[in-house]
Amino acid sequence: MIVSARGGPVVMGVVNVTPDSFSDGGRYADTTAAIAHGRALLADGADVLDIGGESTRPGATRPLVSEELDRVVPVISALVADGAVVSVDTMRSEVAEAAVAAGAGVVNDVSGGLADPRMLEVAARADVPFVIMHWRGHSTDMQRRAEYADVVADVARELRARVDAALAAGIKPERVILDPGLGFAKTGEHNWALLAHLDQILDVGHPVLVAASRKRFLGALLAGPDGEPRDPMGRDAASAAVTTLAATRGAWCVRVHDVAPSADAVRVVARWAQETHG
Ligand code: PMM
Repeated sequence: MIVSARGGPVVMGVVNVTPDSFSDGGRYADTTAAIAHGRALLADGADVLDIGGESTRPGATRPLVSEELDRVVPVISALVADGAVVSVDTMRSEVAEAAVAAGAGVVNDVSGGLADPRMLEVAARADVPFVIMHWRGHSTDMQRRAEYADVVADVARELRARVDAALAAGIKPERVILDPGLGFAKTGEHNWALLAHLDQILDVGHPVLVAASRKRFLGALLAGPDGEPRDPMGRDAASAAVTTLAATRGAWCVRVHDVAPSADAVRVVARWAQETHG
């Protein structure tokens, strides 16, 4: 499994090669800008770069497979050539396959293998870490599926079922990473409950990735007196605060847009723990 030289969670920097992401508004939609952004995140201390070519914002329409491939493959090739550890953020087996062929060392599937029936088999063959995020359906209608009896227990149980499917498809247990899927078929209340009870997700028995960065529930928490959610770009300090707490709760990885503050936060947690535990 990937580890960070600084100790504590791996910091994964987000590179969205999309015209319509909520979090960075399409600023890195072309190949050159995306590669430059990836390099800047590496300079800021990213351990891994997560390259995605499909926006998962609520209500987003899906790109064609060919569009997704054209967006991510050249960016992955260039950043791998720079020596970066690269993750591909995709729900499509064809894109995962091409990304791994271009040198990607992680497959991050927000659907945990549910969106594409070939994904688990492709991830097994690729034999790279595979992120299984908790997911209940595509962005077009996922918020209708935000119903839980007990969100933490339900998410843990549904993740266990995906792990079983992954192992049955031949993915090695040590390759499995879990993610509670903050904001995917979840309300803000659900997200906070999952963060506060991260231990129950860790209890499923695999490293856990936390991806709260710039998400809407942070915007809602930081709303001004008019009740308007804070803009995504104004959510970075709160995102780094989540990194700090996730690092103290045993997260394996934090996925963030603004890498430098999270890398610093992880250093503080590691130094603090050293003093506490010797
Ligand atoms: N969220 C987004 C995209 N990819 N991958 C994982 N593993 N977990 C997430 O919560 C997640 C993800 C949302 O969009 P963004 O790239 O704009 O943050």
